[in-house]
Formats: sequence, structure tokens, C-alpha cells
Amino acid sequence: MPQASTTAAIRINQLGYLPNAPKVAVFCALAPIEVHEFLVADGAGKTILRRSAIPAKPFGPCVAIYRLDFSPIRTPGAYRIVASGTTSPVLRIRANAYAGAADTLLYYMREQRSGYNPLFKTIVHTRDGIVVDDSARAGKFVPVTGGWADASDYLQYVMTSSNATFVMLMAYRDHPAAFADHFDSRGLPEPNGTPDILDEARHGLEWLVRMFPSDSEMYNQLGDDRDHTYWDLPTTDSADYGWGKGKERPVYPCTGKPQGLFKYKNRSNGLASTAGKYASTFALAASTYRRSDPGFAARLHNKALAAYAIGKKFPGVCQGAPARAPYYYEEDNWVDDMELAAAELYALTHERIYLREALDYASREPVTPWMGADTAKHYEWYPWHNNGHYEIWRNANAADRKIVAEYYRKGLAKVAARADNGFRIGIPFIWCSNNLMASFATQAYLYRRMTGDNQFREYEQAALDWLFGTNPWGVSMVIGLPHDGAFAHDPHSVVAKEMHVELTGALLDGPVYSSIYKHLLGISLHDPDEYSLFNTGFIVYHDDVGDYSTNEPIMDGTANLSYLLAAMAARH
Ligand SMILES: [Ca+2]
Ligand SMILES: [Ca+2]
Repeated sequence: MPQASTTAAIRINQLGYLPNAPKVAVFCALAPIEVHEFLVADGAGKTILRRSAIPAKPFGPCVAIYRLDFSPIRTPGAYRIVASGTTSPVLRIRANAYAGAADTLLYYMREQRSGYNPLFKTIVHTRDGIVVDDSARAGKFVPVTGGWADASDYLQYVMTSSNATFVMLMAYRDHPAAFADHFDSRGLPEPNGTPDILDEARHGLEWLVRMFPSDSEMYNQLGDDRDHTYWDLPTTDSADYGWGKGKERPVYPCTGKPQGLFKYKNRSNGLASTAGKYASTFALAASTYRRSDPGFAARLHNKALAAYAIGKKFPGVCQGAPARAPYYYEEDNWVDDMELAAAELYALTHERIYLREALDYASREPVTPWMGADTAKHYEWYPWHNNGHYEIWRNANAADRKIVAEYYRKGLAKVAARADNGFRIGIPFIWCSNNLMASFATQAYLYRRMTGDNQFREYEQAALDWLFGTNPWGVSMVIGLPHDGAFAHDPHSVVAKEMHVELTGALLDGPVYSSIYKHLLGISLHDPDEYSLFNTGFIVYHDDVGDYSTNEPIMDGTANLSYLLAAMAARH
């Protein structure tokens, strides 16, 4: 059945609804309309539920919004909702709605691999790289091929790659049953006896080890925005960093000082943000591989201790380094990273000093600062949610558990206080809003798991539903999830465009404030906007290769979502 009207739509979670979870669709009208009730019809067209539509505060292009709560239906099946002459797409209720979803994300992670890349079936970026911006080592070659391209450019960051690796290890630790084995360590479609999530995490770990080769060499970034000079494939990347087109790429160390080889400088003032991320990831990995690969685990254990010591010695942040453009990762917090590191070192060593230090760091930033804010700088508060509180909770006594659960509650309450609109969404729509959405839902899930308190359940579900289609545009923010859903076909990606491949599993950046979109440099749409009717509000989203602000797939956000999707799959 087609939509009866283009001026109203019923938005649903296209992936599906778990039988026992809250189930809400959102009626969004572009003009005022009174909707009193809605009905739900089963696959045979028989009405099985008739209920009042709940009016809600307008949001974005949706001048009139009604929440259509069909939670009473728990029987698995396919249904449609009808309200005021508008019919929803088919919605599914099923216990396995999230089965395989976390593994689907890994298709994109594999596609992003540097080093051996299974899509191109060759090694990409073989000459990484040469140290810059460090008087002692500038000009030295360090072998750092590997890891993942950060997004649709080919820059690589320890900041995002270590968080991606950490979250994948954490997802496997907590929800191993959610992951299958269909690919080998190189990412080729051949089972190898290892869950694919661990194949992917190990690919990240081995790059991180290369980027921290000794206790006195801590590297942070590979490549810089000179990468953006050419629109080319990873195999033919012709960026010229001064050593010839397609030759070596620069490797930036953490120096504790402002960095930038040209006009723009970052505000780096320490090493702890990066050192903490190395330490937490290596410590968790040391536990992961303790039995299966004791030699690797021992090496990671030592590196975790060394990185943590560096973080303690040099507090402060090690930010992304800009080159020709003013955009860079402006991470401004580091106590969250040191908290997570201390929590993991406690889990690894059982030495109580680490638990005390973790709690101390936690008390210095109990709430990730974007929560409750209208805006933030680019990646100012990163990671998007602080896994450290949950990691402390896993090994702490009842009193300390209560403290860290309360930290999470405060952050969730700040976001929920802004979520009085019809979509129940309270995040700021800065660049990479989907990462905030996924992290909010993850923190809400962790809090619920820690406390049994369901007070944020509605908002947690709304954030998850948003990512899979309950948003003004009715678009899933993950390409190919579900495979028959409405999702981006024109992402900002040279690989998708030139290779004619669907970037299955990729999480997009997501909608931004229209005020941000209008002021970005060099942005323009290549095709007529199929979502133009819904781009009239304070936020915009475009399925267009030209929109690098809302339609660019992003590696760290994709990995960050793996935990939540694994949790949703594993609980039912
Ligand atoms: Ca495998
Ligand atoms: Ca941080």
C-alpha cells in the first residue's frame, strides 16, 4: 500500500520491534492535522488494535506529531498502522529483530581496512609512514600500515580506532552469542574458527601496536587533510605529502603541544587522552587473548601499563592535527580515557590502586559534557559515552556501583529533559549526530542493565528507533539494515560511487542543524533532494554524495554501534 499522502507519514523502526520492548511509531504531518486514533492491522488486513494517538510537541519539519504506541501487541508478525488515511510501511515484531545486525556492521569495517583490504583484494597504503612534527624523530620511517580509514577519506586516528577496537572487544566479551564466524582474519569470506568481531578487533589492535612501538614513541595520526586534495580510491590514493603523489604519508606523534604544519593549529596540551585509549584497549585485549594467545596478551599487558604511565605523566589532550583546512578532531577531555584505562587495568591486575584511580577520574567528569548541551565542537567530548563507568561497575562493590550508576543517570536525565518532542530525541544535532544517538542509547541500556531502573527506557528505544527509520525522513541510518528498508543509496564515498558497491553496514554521520549545513565549506548537492519535503525544519539530512556532513559513513560510529546491536540481539 502506498502512502495515502505525501504531507504525512508514519515513521517506524524498519529493522523491527522486540516483542517485549516498547513499540512506538511516529505520525509526522507537514501541515496541521487532528489525529484521534490509529489502528494496527495484521498480515491478513484484520484490525487487531485500535488506540488513541498521543499528540506531541512538533519537531523539525513535523508540524503535527502523534505518537502511536502499539506496545500491547507482542505476537510476532508483520503489521501495518493506519492513521488518518496514512498507512505505515510493513512493521515487524520479532524476537530476532536484531539477530546478525552487529555482524552486518562489520562489512563496512572490512571495507575500510588499510593494509590488506578484502574488497580490493590487495594491500592499500603500503608506504606508511614518515614521522612529522617531532624534532627528535622527524623524517624517520615507521612501519604503520594497517588499521582502518576513518571515513570516506583515508586519514587514520588512534583516537577513533582505539575506541572502535575497544567497543568491539567489549561487545564480544558481553554478548559473544551475537557474533558469527563467516570471514577469516584478512576479511575474506571463509570461516577461520574466530568470531568475525574478534578478527576485526585484532586488525585494529595490530595497527595500534605499530602506532605505539616503544614506551617513548606514541603516535596519534596517520595522514592529514591534504588527503582531501583528490577524490580517489584507497588503491590509487594520490595525495602528496611532500614525498610524491601516492607515496609515504605523515605520522603524527603526541607531543603535548599545539600541532599543525600549516596555518591551523590544534590545542593539544598533553598525552593522556590518547595514552588512556591505548591503555584501556590493550588492557581489555590482554584479557581477551589471555588463553588463546598468551604471548600477544603479555605484550599487550606491558603496553597497557606503559601507556597508562605516560598518561599519568602527561595529563591533557592529544588532538587531531589539522593541515590545510580548519577542521580537526578537537577532543577536549582526557579524564574519561584515563578512567577507562584504570578500570581495565584493575580488571586485568586486580590491584586496588587502579580502582581508586578509576573512581577518582570518574568523579572529575561524571557526565560526558555534550549531554544536555545545545552544541559542541567537533568530537570535543569523545568517546561519545563513557564506558568507564560501566567497566568500574562490573568489578566494584555495591557503594561504588551506586556512585557510577548515578553518574550515568545524571547524563541521561539531561538528555531526556530536552526530549519532550514527538520523537523523544534530546541530543544536539552537531556533526556526527548519529554517534550521539547510538551512544545515548548505549548508555541508557548500560544504566538499565546496571540498575534495573526503566525510567529512560522510552528514550533509549526512541534513539534506537531513530537510527532505523523513526525519524522525519523515514530512513535507516545504517546502509543495508534492513536489506529491504529505506536507506542511503548515495553516500558520500568514493568507493561506493566508483566501485558501484553498497557500503553495507555503514553508519552515516546523520542529520545536522540546518545552520551548520549552510555554513560548511565546499558542500553542495549533486542531485535533486528526494527528502526535500522533510528538510524544512531545524535539522537536515540528504542522501546525496555531495553532502559530507550528513551522508558520510563513519568508521568509529559504526563500530560504536556494535555493542548496542549485539546487546539487543543477545537479550532475546
Ligand atoms: Ca572469523
Ligand atoms: Ca576523552
